[in-house]
Amino acid sequence: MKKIRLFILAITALMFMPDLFAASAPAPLYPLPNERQMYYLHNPHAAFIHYGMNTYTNKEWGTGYESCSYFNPPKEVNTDQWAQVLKECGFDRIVLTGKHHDGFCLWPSQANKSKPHTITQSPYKNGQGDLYEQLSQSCTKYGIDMGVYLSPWDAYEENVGGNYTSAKYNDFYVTQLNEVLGSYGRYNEKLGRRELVEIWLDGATGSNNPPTYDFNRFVNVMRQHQPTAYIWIDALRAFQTCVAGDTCKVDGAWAMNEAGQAPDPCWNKMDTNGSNTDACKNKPNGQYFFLLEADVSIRNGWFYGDGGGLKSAVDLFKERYMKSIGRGIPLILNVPPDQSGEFTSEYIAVLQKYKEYLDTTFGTELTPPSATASATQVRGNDATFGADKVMDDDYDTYWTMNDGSTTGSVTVDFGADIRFDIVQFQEYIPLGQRVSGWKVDVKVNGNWQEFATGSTIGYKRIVQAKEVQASAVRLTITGSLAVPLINSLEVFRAHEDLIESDLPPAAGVDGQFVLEKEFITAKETDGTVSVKVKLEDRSNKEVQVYVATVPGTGVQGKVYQDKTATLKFPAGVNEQVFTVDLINNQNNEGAKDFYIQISNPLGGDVTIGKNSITRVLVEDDEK
Ligand code: FUL
Repeated sequence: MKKIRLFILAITALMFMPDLFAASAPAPLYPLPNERQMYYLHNPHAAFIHYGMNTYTNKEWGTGYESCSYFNPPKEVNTDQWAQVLKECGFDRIVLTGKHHDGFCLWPSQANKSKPHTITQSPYKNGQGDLYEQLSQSCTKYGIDMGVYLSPWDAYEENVGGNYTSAKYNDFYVTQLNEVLGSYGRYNEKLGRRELVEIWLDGATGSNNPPTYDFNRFVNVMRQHQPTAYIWIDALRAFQTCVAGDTCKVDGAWAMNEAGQAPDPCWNKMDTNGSNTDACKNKPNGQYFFLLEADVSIRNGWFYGDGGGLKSAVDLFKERYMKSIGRGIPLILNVPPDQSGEFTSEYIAVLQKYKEYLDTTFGTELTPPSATASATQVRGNDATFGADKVMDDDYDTYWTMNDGSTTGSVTVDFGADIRFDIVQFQEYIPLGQRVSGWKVDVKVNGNWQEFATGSTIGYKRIVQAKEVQASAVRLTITGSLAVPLINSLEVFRAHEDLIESDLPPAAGVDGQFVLEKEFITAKETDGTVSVKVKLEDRSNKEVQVYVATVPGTGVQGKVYQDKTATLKFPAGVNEQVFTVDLINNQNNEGAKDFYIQISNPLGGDVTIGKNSITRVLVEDDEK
């Protein structure tokens, strides 16, 4: 008896200690992203600004022999316009080329005291200019992050300045780093200092033998001044800063193209055993987490020259955004100012349209609050890891399964049909990038059909396909390096300009007019032929539609009597009949056809559906 009582006591105690049954989170799968990489992933829309000596010499790569007098903007360089336009167009950061390969500095550098080659030696503001200072103020004013591009390759020092032996150059470059990183950036109130969020060290080295850059030293200086800055150096060089068994000091690497596109599959892991840049990153089992960054220019060339080739907003959305951010990595889009020091109105118009596309596409959450989620398996049957975690707005919650499960699916049931052409889902990568295969299905008229398949997910995957009208979406993980962690599954409908669809136009708020049939037959002796005009999904508003006959092989006056009408649909009326008189002629002419068409819906937000025309085939009784 005593034993039984003890047993009951123990069970009751366990019931009131639910935590005892809670499953623990999956173990991390190394390597893991750091805070700087996660910050970039959460704010992935970067703008590059290539501006400097080349803007005035119409070159992409200067030689260093250019006279400082060439840098002569006609008025104050409008960094406020840069920051304002880019902020308003949805960009998170601006990275300005303070020094490109030609070596001309947009800040008053003192690094080469005897032979300076900077904005101070130019006519701009009578030698009082400092564009990193101006940009720091503009970024602070408009609330946009700032980064710097400081080319290690310095053609001026190589050809004229004299600091191009390894020992001299490393000291010279460190002086420049100290100047820039210690002074500029957007003011961050929390940190109580100016902050730079990105430091970009380009990989180009020119044709001659470059000095041996001391990247370890450079990176230490960077971290000392700007511990929160994301450091980008091309992969091979970044290697030099990787310490076995530790993390690399560098955060980002090249996506292997300058088209603004991530590779697919896209693994943000680098394998330092590789012998060249292609071989050493984008590997599922790489030992260091390196975030790839997709760079591209809005026009041909990086500087504003006469190359033209401005990309369209559709191109930016479909070919750049969807293939970079849509494949889980940040996008850095270059927007070069012209010789007046401003963005042209043509460039601004493209950026504004692009922003409109992004807003109208991703601005509306389509999943209704009443939607439900389910999964093939839930880790330890613990609600903490339940399927509904893909629907909440909390980045740190996710659906997952038991250790060892590397395949499985999660479904969101909308409870009603929704029209969408974009599915977006995220892997919870703070615990490591894992997924190597996925498939998305949608439920159309009660049947599952494939929407898209792919390999990696990473931070975020966005896939666009032909528009569907579906009641549920299902993400199936078909392969993963360890148990997968999925923290969101959402659907969107792209801006009309970007959609591919075979579906009828979506109904307006006040309804959608359709004709009941696409094809009907009649005999010429029937006297009349009728077709129903229906108003679907209507509101209480009175609306109207224009209906008319249209000739085919049969014409009015011979086969039918021409007729037009404006049909009114007062509240409560959902259909009307349109009747056409047929002509019983004596000709032996064979079957003839004509059409009845609806158009011009009026009276509210009312549209014409897919079936807007009925073909009427009139059989001939003389035959
Ligand atoms: C390249 C450079 O050589 C280009 O001029 C440009 O700065 C681009 C972003 O990186 O490698």
